[in-house]
Amino acid sequence: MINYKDIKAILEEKIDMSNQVLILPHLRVDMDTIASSIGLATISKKLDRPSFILVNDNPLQIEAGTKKMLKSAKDQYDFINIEQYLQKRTEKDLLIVSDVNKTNLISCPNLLPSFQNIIIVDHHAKDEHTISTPYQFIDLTASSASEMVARLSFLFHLKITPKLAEYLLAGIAVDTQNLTRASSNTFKISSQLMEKGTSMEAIEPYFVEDFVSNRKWNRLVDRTEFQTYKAAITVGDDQEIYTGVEIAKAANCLLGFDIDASFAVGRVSPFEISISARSRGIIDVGHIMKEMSDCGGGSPKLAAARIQNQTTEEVGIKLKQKILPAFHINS
Ligand SMILES: [Mn+2]
Repeated sequence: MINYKDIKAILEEKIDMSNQVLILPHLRVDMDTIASSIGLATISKKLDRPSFILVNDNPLQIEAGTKKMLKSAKDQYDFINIEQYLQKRTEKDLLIVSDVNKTNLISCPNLLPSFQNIIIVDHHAKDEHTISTPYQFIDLTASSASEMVARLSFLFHLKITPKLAEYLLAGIAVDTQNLTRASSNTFKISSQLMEKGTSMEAIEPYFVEDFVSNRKWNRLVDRTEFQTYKAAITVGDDQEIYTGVEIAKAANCLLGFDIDASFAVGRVSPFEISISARSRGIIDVGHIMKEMSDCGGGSPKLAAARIQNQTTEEVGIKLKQKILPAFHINS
């Protein structure tokens, strides 16, 4: 069991030893990684250290809700890219990695050796790509990094403004499908955030969908094949480019049907295919995603993989072969 008082003590010690703090969200930023980074920046502020949040994604690729959050927070927090950081860096910078622990899922793996201290705050399982540091605070029971950072914010007696509460609640909501995957602890933290002046209504604007995008991922859902075993698989047209979020939404939607696992395959760039996988827990989709790609993985119920230089059809065929053993079926 992870002790949040230990995380607080290490954060205090290491932030105090540093000149400034670089906070690093995962690649292809979402609302959980950004909200938790904002919370960590607020903790740095309380400890009188300047902090920067490194966002190096192509702005065009950032999902609408996350874009809204970045825009809302940009006057109070310093979002910078790698070039801007390199101008500001000092010998004694602390790196805090939020909502991620793997070198292949961050924008600047080659910068890691230059930091004296690295702290990981995350809720994803470790694997061979996990950043090596003594300070790996990974809570697999937390719904989201935002839930972890909210707990820390209360421990630090931060002044939690309604806006900060709103960001953190939106971060929790995005990782729990609007609290439908929330534990009693997650509800407790969410309720404490609401006491700070936010609400489920307040975070609704972060989740309004773009009509064109909604129709697009729904067309992906329409291509679904329901296998005789209880899996739903949809494979997008190889000519159509989706965002990672659209593919994830198709997989989420499919898990709403009477199946054990869902898989959505779609092209995300001229060179790359993405798979989103969801499971009710009987089938370990994290394992299947790892088998599909070196940098694939996730938790047993929620996982993803990216595959280069193949067509969606090729990935779909390979995926079906990998799924069969999980259902104890021989192809
Ligand atoms: Mn997360």
